Formats: sequence, structure tokens, C-alpha cells
Amino acid sequence: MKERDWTPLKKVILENTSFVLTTHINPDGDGLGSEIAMAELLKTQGKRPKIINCSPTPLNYSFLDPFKEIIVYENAKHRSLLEEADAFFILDISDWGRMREIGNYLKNTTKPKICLDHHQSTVAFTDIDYIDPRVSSTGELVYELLESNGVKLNRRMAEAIYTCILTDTGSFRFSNTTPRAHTIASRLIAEGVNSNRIYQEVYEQNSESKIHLLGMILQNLKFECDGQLAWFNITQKMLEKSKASIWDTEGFADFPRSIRGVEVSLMFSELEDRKTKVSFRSKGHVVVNSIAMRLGGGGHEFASGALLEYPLHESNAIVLEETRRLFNCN
Ligand SMILES: [Mn+2]
Repeated sequence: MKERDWTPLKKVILENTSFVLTTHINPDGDGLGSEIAMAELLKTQGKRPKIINCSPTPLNYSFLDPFKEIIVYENAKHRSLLEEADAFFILDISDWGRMREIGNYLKNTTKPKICLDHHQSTVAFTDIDYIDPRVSSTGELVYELLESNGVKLNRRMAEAIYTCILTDTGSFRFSNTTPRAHTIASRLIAEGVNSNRIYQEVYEQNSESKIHLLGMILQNLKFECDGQLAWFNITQKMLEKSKASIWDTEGFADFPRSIRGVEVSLMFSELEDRKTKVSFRSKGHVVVNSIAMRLGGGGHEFASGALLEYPLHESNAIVLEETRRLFNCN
């Protein structure tokens, strides 16, 4: 792989003092881990980083932020923080809309913006893009940057980047689990990362209500196309009954893929505003992001999603029709 040219990024760091780092709505392990590691890097260079996200940190990632430094953005309260910053890091996302109000501000500011991301994208996003779908995670890019700076990793950096790779590869199961992802993970463990503790922090924090919800979903799984397609709905009623929140559904989309014969699974989430979120997962033989993109969404070949402006049952019909076509079974 050609050595990445970090010069433009390093120049922005050198020439500025205060930075705001952000990631996508409903931040995940990779978004949050990248922010923490990048903030640590900036601190080692005497800079002032602030992490500001448009939604709160899920409970199972709170270990990454023990001092509660991450700010959850409120326009009235935090707008000035954006205005006072010299430059911006946008991590794990290249879509203004998925940063809500922060995205609105960033889109229009002329201050330097740098994007590190690994989602497929065809158009330039910021002034300085490091967008590479070949890496396992945004954290892997941050690791590369740290290496190229010759930074000695501290514990927080190491744990943060390990979390990025662990979560974005689905615990080293997904097709983005490259030799490089393992190599970095191995180095981080050698640096003292406790992989067992991080696994417990991330994956063994399920609430009772989440497991209740999972139970309801499993009872309502639907199979089509000779069992190659599995799908389910998460309705507002189910959330109410189980006392779970939409945050609790993280990871559910992957679940039906574990069933023998299932090639593609779909998770439909009924949102409060009569819109529907659909998540596509594929075992790796059928590309699913083409459908997601046609519906205005995006993502990886085998894991993607879209937000539909239709209520649940209409969305079911639209997406299922498209998906059945992948198997010639409509
Ligand atoms: Mn990611």
C-alpha cells in the first residue's frame, strides 16, 4: 500500500491551536474511539481538542470517556464552542446530514476541516479527506497517523483504537478483518490493552430490556426466498413493551445472518416520526449497499442502511420487493 501523505493534516495541526472533533449521530465504538485517540494525539502536541457529538455516548462506550469530556451538542449552549474552534476533525463519517446541527455549521464554515473515514465515497467531502474503504475502521487511520508521528501510544490511545477495530470488525468476524487489523490489535495488546476487559465493557452490558426486546424479535423473524432472506420489524410498541430504547437495537441487525442458509438480513426500525430505518446485512455473497444507495442511504457492500420517509409497513413492502429481486424470488 502506498504510504499515505499526512502532510496536509499535519500542517493544519501545526498552524492551529483549538480543535473540535466530531462523529456521526448515534456514535459507535469506531467513531468514539477515533475521537478519543485523535484528541490524545492533539494533547501530546500541546493543542486544545474538544469532542462534541450530536448524540450521547452509549453506556457501553462510557469507559472510553471516564472524565466525561465528551460534549453532547445543544445549539443554544455550544454553538460558541464551534465558533471559537480553529479547525475541525470529522471522524468516521462523510455525510453532513448525519452530524445534524454540527454538520450544518461545519458545512458552511470556511475554517479548515479534515475528514478521516472508511466508508465508500465518490466525491470529495472536506478540504482534506483521508477516506479509505480498504481500512478496517477509522481507528486504523488514526493509528497510522500516530505511527507516522512517532507518538508513543499511551493507554487511552491504545484502548481507544483497539475498541475501534474490535467493534467495526464485529470482533474480528466481518470481511474487513484484514491481516493489518489483526497486526494493529496484536500490537495494542502487546502495549498493555486488556482485550478481555474491553470485550466485557463493550459487549456484556446488555440491559434486561434489551434482551426482552431481542426475545420479541426472535419470535417475529420472517423468512423468505427459501430461507435466504430473513427480516424483522422493531415497532414503537415493542420498544414500549420491553422498555427498551432504539439505542438498544445496536447489533440486532447482524443476528439473523448467523442462521444457516440466510444470506441477507433486514432490520426495520419504526421511528417516532413515522419514518423507518432499514439496516441491511449480507453474509458476503450478495452485495446490499446498492439497494441502500438507491433508497438514499449508503454503507459498505455487506453492511449498509437507509432512512425511509415512509411508515413501517410501506417501507417493508418497498425494501422487500427490491431485496427479493436479489434472489429472483418475487
Ligand atoms: Mn467505522
